[in-house]
Amino acid sequence: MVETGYRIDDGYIASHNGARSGDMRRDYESLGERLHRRGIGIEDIAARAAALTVALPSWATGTGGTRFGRFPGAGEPRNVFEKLADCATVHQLTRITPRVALHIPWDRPHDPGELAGFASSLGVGFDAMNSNTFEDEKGQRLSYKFGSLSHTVAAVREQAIAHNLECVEIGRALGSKALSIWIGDGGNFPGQVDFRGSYERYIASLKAIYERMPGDWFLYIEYKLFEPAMYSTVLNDWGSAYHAATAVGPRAYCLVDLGHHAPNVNIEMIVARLLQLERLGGFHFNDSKYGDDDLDAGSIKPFQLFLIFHELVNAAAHGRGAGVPEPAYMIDQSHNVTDPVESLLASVEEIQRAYVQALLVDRAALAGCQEANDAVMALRTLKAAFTTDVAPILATARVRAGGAADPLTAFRESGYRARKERERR
Ligand SMILES: [Mn+2]
Repeated sequence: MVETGYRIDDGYIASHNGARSGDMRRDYESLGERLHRRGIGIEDIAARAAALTVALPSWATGTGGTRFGRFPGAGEPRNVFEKLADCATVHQLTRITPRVALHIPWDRPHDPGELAGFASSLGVGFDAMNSNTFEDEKGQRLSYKFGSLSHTVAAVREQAIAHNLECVEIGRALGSKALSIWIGDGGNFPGQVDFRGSYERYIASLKAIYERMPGDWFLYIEYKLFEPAMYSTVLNDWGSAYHAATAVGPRAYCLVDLGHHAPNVNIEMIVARLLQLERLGGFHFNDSKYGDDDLDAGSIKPFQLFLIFHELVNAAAHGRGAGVPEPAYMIDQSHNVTDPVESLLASVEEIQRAYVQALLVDRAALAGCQEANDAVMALRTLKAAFTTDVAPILATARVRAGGAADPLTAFRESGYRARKERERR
């Protein structure tokens, strides 16, 4: 039996909330009154805020580091069980992160049944399985130095396919329903990689994986314009991902990682396109100033995050085709200077905030502005939603679900990390 270790007491959360309940109620009522004047029912918005779910990546519970170094903090998880315990703590405080995405081989369980039982004892389940062919595992027969699913040598491609199928097998035992693939394949120098051949080999490898996945599983393919390959990557952009997904089959979808674009790319428009074409599988949320910075969601471009959710809410109003899944939301970030749990709490709050703000957009008014080509009022309509302080809705939705009014403060004051420092020597 695996030890859970210290957990935050629900009584502690209740007293944290109790100390804030008067202010919370007044703020919520006041916001409710103001939204009512705009024709919006606050209770409906609070219910939708509570229904949002975001998956946590197991790998974001530890300090990520950069290629220059890593400065881990004390009390960080040492294994997949401790990562799950930290994720469960984020869920306990926020109540909208009930699933964890695993990464193989980093999280490969000796006994998937034991891991599934442990997760359920913590009240969390499993999201997409993430494969890794961007580095060599200890003892691996063939190297991925020059690629994996698109490698020029068939035996390397077969090894990478087998690894992805192993991820599916583990995922089946855990109750996962999706495989996410990101490859580091590409070239550092002009001429190094044959663009056409490598893309064809990549798609053929995806098909080999897809054909052997269970019929109720989804395949998410994640593109990235550069890194670790600095000159060209095999799956560089959403157009290549869209074509690959359609070539592979109806359960293959594109995954948008916000950090995988060039600076200033209009990501919300990519989102709108993929939604319209019914191939948006989901997101990896994070934020960046320069490249794949993997900063906490909403820390640099909160307006962009809001505009992305605006497109998602728009698309939901249009409805989805038969069999098209709801986009899956996941955080994918790396922490170098912050406590990883605190950063996750901050990101979860920003994602939920952007979603709730997007729900407040007066869509009829916006459509009128668009018909009339009124650019100033169109932007003002969006800004009216974006500048609304929705914190009282977030806090109320969390508290009603058993979470904390202020998750970050509650976490800090609970002494969780200090307890983990003693447990995780
Ligand atoms: Mn990602």
